[in-house]
Amino acid sequence: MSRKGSEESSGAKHTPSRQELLFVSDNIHKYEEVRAVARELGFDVQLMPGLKLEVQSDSIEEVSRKSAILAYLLVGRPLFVEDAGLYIQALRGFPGPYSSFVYRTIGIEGVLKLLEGASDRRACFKSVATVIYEPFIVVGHGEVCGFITDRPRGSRGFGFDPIFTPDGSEKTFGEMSLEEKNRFSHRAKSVYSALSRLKKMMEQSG
Ligand code: ITT
Repeated sequence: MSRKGSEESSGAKHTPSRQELLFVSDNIHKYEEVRAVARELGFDVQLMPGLKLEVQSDSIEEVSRKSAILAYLLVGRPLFVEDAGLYIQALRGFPGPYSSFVYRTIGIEGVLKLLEGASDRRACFKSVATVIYEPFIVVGHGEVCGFITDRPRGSRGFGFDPIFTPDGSEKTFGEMSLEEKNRFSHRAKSVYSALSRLKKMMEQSG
């Protein structure tokens, strides 16, 4: 499987188990998506809800990094966090880092209303995954671009899935199975990028 994404890393201590990782999130759909990607790379991921602290920032990278570090300070076990947002071109990147708030307040219908009559419906989902597996901290980025549909289609997935069609598909994410979505998604790319890099680092460190 080939996935776009970029990585960076740093680190300095010893590790417990080689393959178990906690995923810190309150979103079960995200968990199911990342678990499938992680499994391909030999990681066994368990969901750790109730630990992702609200970090306010204009940058999803900062939210991802800070959330991971705060969670790690609390549990002290290998874990990762993934933070994402929907960046709509005609709205100059809004809602971006505020996607969760916008989804909970105006929702899909509100976003469609903001885009009423707009000819430019381009949008990208962006994602940053931060893994802490001492001695390593690895950050992976992922992005998928496409467009916002005129109306919701499909009932799978979560969030803005029913109104986003990635380039290269006729379907919205809401009309895709988890496996199909993972072939395109920002999250699959960022998590694959971070975990494949981590795996290499673990192999190199013996
Ligand atoms: P956490 O507990 O992991 O923070 P979350 O649902 O708040 O889960 P994010 O902060 O990563 O997730 O994403 C913010 C919002 O952006 C999310 O609530 C969705 O509304 C939207 N979003 C992110 N990724 C999405 C995806 O793959 N499909 C649809 N909507 C997505």
